[in-house]
Amino acid sequence: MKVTQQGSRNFEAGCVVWLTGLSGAGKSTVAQELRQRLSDRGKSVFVLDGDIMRSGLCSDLDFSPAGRKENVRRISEVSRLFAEAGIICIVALISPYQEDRNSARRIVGTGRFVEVYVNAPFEVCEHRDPKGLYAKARAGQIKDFTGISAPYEPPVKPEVELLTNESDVNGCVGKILEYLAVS
Ligand code: ADX
Repeated sequence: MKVTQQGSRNFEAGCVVWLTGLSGAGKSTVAQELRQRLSDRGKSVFVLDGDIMRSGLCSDLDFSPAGRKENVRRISEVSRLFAEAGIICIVALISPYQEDRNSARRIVGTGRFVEVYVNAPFEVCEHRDPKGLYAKARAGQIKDFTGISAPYEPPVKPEVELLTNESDVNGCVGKILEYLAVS
C-alpha cells in the first residue's frame, strides 16, 4: 500500500471527499474542478451533488433537520459503495449538522473519509446568490434556508479547509490534491 503523509492511507484506492459549506460557498465549482483534475490524471472519480441528488434519489426529502439527516445518510451509503468500488467519490452537500457529518464518516469509514470545509463568509455567499435563493429566503418564500432560517454548524476538525473568498478554484483544488497525495 502506498504510504502518504497521512500514514498508510491510499486515497486513490477509493475514498469520499466530502465538501460541506453554505449554499453559494463554491462546493459544486470545487467538485467539478477536482473531478476534472483527477480524471486528467487517469483516476476513477464520480461527483454526487446535492442539487442533483435532491432531484432524484432524495426528491421526497425536505430541508427540516430530519430531512437533511436522511439526505446525508442516503448519500453517505451511496458514496461508500463508490469508495468500495475503488472510486474517488466527491460529495457536494451543505450537510449543515456536525452530527450528520460524523455519521457519514462512520458509514464511509474513518480512514477513507476526507471532510473538506468549503468556507466563505455568509455575507459573501448571500451577495453571490447564484440561484437567487437567499433573496427568496429573505422574502420568506423559502423556509428553513441554511444561514437565514436554519443553522450551519462549521466543521470542528475538517481534514481540509478552503477559503474560497481568498483563493481561486485552482488553489482550492490544489489543496485537496495535496492532502490526497495522488500521483
Ligand atoms: S443539505 O442541507 O440537505 O445537505 P443539499 O446540499 O442536499 O442540502 O441541498 C442544497 C441545495 O438545495 C441548495 O444548493 C439549494 O439549491 C437548494 N435548497 C432549496 N431549499 C433549500 C433550503 N431551505 N436550504 C438550503 N438549500 C436549499
